[in-house]
Amino acid sequence: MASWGKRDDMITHTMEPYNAEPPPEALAGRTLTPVDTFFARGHGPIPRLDPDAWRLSVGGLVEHPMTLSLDDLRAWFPRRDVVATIQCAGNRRAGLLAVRPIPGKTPWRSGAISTARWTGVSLADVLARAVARPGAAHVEFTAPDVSPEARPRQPFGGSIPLAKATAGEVLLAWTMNGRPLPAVHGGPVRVVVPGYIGARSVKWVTGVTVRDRPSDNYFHAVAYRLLPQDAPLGPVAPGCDILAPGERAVLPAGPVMVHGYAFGDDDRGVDRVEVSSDGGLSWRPADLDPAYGCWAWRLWRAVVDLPAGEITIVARAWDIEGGCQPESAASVWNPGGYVNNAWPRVRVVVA
Ligand SMILES: Nc1nc2c(c(=O)[nH]1)N[C@H]1C(S)=C(S)[C@@H](COP(=O)(O)O)O[C@H]1N2
Ligand SMILES: [Mo]
Repeated sequence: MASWGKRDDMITHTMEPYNAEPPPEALAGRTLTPVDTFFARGHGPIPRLDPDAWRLSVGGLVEHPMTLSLDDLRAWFPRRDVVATIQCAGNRRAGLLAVRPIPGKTPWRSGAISTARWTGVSLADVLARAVARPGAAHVEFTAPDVSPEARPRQPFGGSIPLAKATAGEVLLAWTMNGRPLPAVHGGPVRVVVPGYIGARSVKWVTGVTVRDRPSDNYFHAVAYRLLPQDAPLGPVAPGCDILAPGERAVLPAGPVMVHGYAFGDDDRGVDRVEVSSDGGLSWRPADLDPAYGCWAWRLWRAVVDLPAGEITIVARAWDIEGGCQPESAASVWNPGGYVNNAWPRVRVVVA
């Protein structure tokens, strides 16, 4: 077993901080990603927090500031369970790097995305008890891990709009696929913000602060911004990706099953996915799994007939309003290398 209980074939980008993604084929065909396969993304050393000593302070623009233990969360609030996909904003950065270099950033391939069943309490219920004061507009999360990347040195944090924080689906979670949340994924307690970039799902959360403006944390105000617009990243970009076959796979000629996932955004769900094996001249519809709640990816599969040679398999997702994900990586390239939702392309060798 590799580090942090992960499978042996993880693609480990860095050990400290621990950044690792599974080969995309390992994600194919399962709505829930096993914990040993779930990608891991951190910015500093992984804190080891004692669940009995863990406390969450809820403060800022609230009538009733609180300090909560795990037992308090369990006793005072109803249990909530959400199947949610977490996607790093840097997922598929490798596809952007191929267009133009992005120095000093992790070259994530297609595996910086995974799905789990998260259980905990709804942040909305906790905020309802704290009672937001007039002027409240954003909710900031803070954690104890200090990243060497942050300027100046500071612990990890970030915020989401109050409307999202009180929408019900945002969790303070302590179990992942029915087991206690492991340290590498933010145990004892993390935030899960379904539908938003992974960076807002703050791990090892110890502070919830209601504010009148977005977080000033380095990872909100400086990193994880989309340039040149200079906007903080929030909701994920809709689209689809191919998970199997893998890049450069060698396959026999004839029918082959292509696997992938698609996801929509906060407002627009996925309508259909299409696959092409002739560079986009002709497309066939993929079989799309039913939605597993609003916040999980939807798996799809399609059989394509492959002639001998070097073939590029392409896929594209359409949303319910008729919008399609962007065709080229060049058109979505940005200096931070974030949210690449261009049509996925996988080259295979058909013998
Ligand atoms: N405290 C803390 N929370 C964090 C991070 C971090 O470095 N520190 N990384 C974020 C990023 S960028 C992502 S993509 C997700 C990854 O979650 P995972 O490691 O459970 O896959 O956690 C987020 N939460
Ligand atoms: Mo991320």
